Amino acid sequence: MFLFPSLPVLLLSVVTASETKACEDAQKTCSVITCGVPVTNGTPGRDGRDGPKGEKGEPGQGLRGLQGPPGKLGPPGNAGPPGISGPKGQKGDRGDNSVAEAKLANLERQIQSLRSELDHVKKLQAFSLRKASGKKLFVTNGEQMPFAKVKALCAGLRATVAAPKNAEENKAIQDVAKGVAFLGITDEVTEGQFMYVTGGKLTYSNWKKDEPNDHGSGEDCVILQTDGLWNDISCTSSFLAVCEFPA
Ligand SMILES: [Ca+2]
Ligand SMILES: [Ca+2]
Repeated sequence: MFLFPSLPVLLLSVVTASETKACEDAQKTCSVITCGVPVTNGTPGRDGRDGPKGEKGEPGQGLRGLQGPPGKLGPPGNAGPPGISGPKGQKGDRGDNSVAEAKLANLERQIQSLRSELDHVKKLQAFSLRKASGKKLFVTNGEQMPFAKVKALCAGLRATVAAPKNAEENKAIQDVAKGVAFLGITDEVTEGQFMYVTGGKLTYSNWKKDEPNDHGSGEDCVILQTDGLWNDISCTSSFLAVCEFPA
């Protein structure tokens, strides 16, 4: 059974041997001849060596690529110079003043009413204090206090500390105070030079004998005694507060 398959191999070997002989004979006459089995497709030969490097070719002109994505946002630039002022706008609508005007008119009516009432009170007060028309009004609350407090009290009444400019006013203060009262006169600014606290040198005085004497540690305020005479005294002592309202 194994004889038949090996038969073609044997036959092929015989043929190959006879053709090799023919080639050896041909080599004697031909310079180049391919030796080997004269079959239709032989095995490929080995690769030849690389040839010499060719000349550089012309630049190619390929198709332009697609546009890439946008780049990242750059850093902010420097602030530019201020722009020119814009045109002036149109005049706005006039506001509704009717409410404000009504309120103002109401206030004016109230002020007029209060003025009228104040005049009436003043007349009553002047009548009760027997104040003559065109003359100063002197008032007291009957309390004794240091001179600084007398000044503050009178200022709170929009008045000033009583300061007689003549004998008649001196007498009027005497009658109102019914006790020893401070006068609105001091020499606090310049020792020995008595002045009105509202400003100005004295135009009238009624000093007691040997006064002012700036006794002891100093006396810069003035009191009106019950006998109507003046004496300089310490400003921190307490005496009656009498205020005056202008004529
Ligand atoms: Ca003095
Ligand atoms: Ca004195």
